[in-house]
Amino acid sequence: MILLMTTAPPENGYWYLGKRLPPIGLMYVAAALEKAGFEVQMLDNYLMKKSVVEIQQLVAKLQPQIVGITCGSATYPLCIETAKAIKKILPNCKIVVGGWHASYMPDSLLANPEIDYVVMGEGERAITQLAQAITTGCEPAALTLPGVGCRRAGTNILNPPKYIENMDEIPYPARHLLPLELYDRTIEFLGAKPADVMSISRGCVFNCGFCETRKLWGNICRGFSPKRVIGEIQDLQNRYGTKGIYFINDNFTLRKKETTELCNLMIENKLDLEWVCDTRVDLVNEELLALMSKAGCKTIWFGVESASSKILQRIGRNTTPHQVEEAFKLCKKNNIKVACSFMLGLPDETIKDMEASLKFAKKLDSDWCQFNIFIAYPDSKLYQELLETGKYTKLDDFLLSVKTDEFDYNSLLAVQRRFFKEFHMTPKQIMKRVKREGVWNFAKRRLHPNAQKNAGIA
Ligand code: B12
Repeated sequence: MILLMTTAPPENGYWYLGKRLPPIGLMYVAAALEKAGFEVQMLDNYLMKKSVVEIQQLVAKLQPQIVGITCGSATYPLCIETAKAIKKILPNCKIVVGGWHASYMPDSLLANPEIDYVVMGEGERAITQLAQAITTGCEPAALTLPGVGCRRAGTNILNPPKYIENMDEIPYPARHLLPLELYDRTIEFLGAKPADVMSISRGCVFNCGFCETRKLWGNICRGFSPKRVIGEIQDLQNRYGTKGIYFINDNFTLRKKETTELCNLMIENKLDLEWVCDTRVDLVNEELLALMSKAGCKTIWFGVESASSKILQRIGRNTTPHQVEEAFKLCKKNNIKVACSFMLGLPDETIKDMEASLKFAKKLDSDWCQFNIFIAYPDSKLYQELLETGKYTKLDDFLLSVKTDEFDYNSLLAVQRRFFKEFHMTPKQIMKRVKREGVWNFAKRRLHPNAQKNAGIA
């Protein structure tokens, strides 16, 4: 039996601890293992928040041969703590860690003897081959498996991942292994309920200095065929009564031909569906937005990041404020709401640049806007640069934030709070939110002690 789990949420720090969405990556991993004939159980401990002792009791009862844990840089310490606790109870159980931190910083995980293997990049094929090697007593075969890393004779062996070319061979995420009824299944900016997440493509062709997803998925974009996406939507509707979807892809409209085909199929199949997606301002045009709107798209999230062309260039964003304004206009014209995010505290940014971003955000008049303090994540281009220049504050073992004569992480918190207030506490924005969320939900969120934190730092 294989147990796949997430860790509990980090208790304090710099993380978004708001709404919990089912861990779709882990559900894909589970589905691939089930397809290969393994018995799998899942624990989304980010949701269940079981203590270390409760986890020990659970593994003592289940006696898994393998435990797979998802690890992001935010949850690294908890992942190590969990692995240690499990090994104490089941010394022969193999612990495999996958996900973002395993992909970017595999050595940091393998430095802990409790972790037997890391999986780098997409997990479906690598974990299946690894599980087959472990359960058939052929562990030496794991030494050469693509995407698998382990310790041997005092050194770490890290085999580069091979990407799955035909993504349609990946089965639908194993949603049946999670207690979906415990998730609230609502998505911000989407009236339709219940709502679920889907991830339909992998990989990014752009080179933003703050993002390292290319390392996880490669720098070409692969995706499921539009037919396969429609099949999964219909499966969600039939099994779980899904009415809304959040497509959690970096750039939903990057593959224009497939996006167009998908929207046409949504319309032809008369899917009773509303959806939200993320994309870039330079990847939309009037024709496409009109089609997306007709197919049920209600809101698009755009990363605007800054109002300054100089800063946008500096961080490798390759978009312009003019493109932002055009994209927002076209969305509004086509009845699609716009949510956007800016970053505060980018390298070479000044407080004056940040004030210009606030002014620009007000001018854009988007339906939602958040200001995130820039945190450099391991292995991204800006992370390496900060390490070299030394102009940073270390937030924890891995995370860095920019430090200049003008600002540091702590002083930016005050700027973030002020921007949040100045943007959102206007009669026009309040009315928009009340209309969107209803009076009760609006009041509940405003009164919640974490309301501002969670709204601002997603
Ligand atoms: C959607 C998303 C979110 C959503 C929710 C995700 C969810 N489903 O719970 C929200 C908005 C909540 C979110 C929040 C945050 N996110 Co986010 N998010 C993403 C995004 C865009 C997609 C993630 C995703 O679901 N991908 C689709 C699935 C299929 O892929 P996957 O989860 O990576 O899983 C595959 C592999 O990783 C691997 N795998 C995963 N787990 C395991 C486990 C095992 C055992 C194995 C073998 C393999 C394996 O196999 C899977 C299938 O191939 C990514 C960027 C990206 N393109 O990946 C960032 C990303 C994951 N987020 C990131 C960050 C930093 C955050 C925040 C910390 C931001 C913040 N400041 O608060 C928070 C914290 C999240 C948390 N609580 O832990 C970083 C992580 C970097 C890092 N080093 O950890 C990423 C990579 C973006 C970036 N900066 O480049 N996020």
